[in-house]
Amino acid sequence: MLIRTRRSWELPESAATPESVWMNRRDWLKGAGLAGLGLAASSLAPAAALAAIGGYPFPRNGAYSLDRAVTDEEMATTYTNFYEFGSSKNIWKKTKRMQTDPWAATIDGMVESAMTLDAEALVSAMGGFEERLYRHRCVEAWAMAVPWSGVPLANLLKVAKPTAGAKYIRMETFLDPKVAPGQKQAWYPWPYVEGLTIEEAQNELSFLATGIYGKPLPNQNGAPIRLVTPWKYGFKGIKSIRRFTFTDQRPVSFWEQLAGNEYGFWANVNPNVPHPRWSQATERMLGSDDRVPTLLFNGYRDEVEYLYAGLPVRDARELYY
Ligand SMILES: Nc1nc2c(c(=O)[nH]1)N[C@H]1C(S)=C(S)[C@@H](COP(=O)(O)O)O[C@H]1N2
Ligand SMILES: [Mo]
Repeated sequence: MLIRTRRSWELPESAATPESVWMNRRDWLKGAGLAGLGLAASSLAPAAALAAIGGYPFPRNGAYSLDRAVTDEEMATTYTNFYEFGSSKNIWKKTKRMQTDPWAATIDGMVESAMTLDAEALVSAMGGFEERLYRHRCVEAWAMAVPWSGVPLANLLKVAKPTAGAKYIRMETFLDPKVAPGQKQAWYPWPYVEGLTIEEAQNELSFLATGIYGKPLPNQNGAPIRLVTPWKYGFKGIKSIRRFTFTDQRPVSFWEQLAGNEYGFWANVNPNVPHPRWSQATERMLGSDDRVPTLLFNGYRDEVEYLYAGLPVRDARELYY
């Protein structure tokens, strides 16, 4: 099989992680390879896999365009939220000690194919690399517009093959207080956790990003893989993901556990529902002092409104915070 000869499928020789948590290349191909994955041959094509590793910048998907200027690259990569490294926005230098290659990523829970594999092998198996311009709206009311590179999250389901009862994907960030000093602060419920319904994960907008501004993600923006859900407040976009667990239980996210009345599960951007401590009607674009109106679903209403139409809206706050 051609794919066996391609180096891009090899997990790094230098993997320092204990053997037991890794599947070596041969086992991975045997256990979850072309046939086992049930993927179309095209999505596992060696050329695509090679492009996944060396292909930046990926072709831009013109379906995702913007009504505003792209945020300055330096701004978006130096003003970041990554509480594992501290609660200030200026933590980008501290993230440099994080070792992101190799990076063991685990898929488990209610799936046919539980596996641990390198993040690069995972996104290569998912396939569909492209660049998209997306708005980003932090719940704190700052906003940006950036080009993400990566793959549709929907493609994760083709790799993991969730079983019939699975309703949610729970995602978890790495846990290593030696690398991430913020994780020594025991009052936070580490590791950072987020979750989506399976339907949300299958929405065309849900994206697993590996890059930004046409290059691999810098650590501070969530290397090597992070979630991007542009119709939701930014805290849903969990960084540096280690584990994807398919479950029938609604995950309790990091911020929900800390303050569930302020940061709920759905977290859809809604200018009409104020945060308990501030208005969400407007936002400040990074690099500017001007405020611009915030849009329902952050401007992605047409793409996502159907996801919430059938929900029992017991409480608008639950739906939109
Ligand atoms: N693991 C982890 N993921 C995280 C965060 C975090 O503190 N830890 N912050 C979130 C918040 S509040 C926002 S607004 C975005 C910010 O992404 P950016 O720093 O790449 O702009 O990341 C989200 N993902
Ligand atoms: Mo945020």
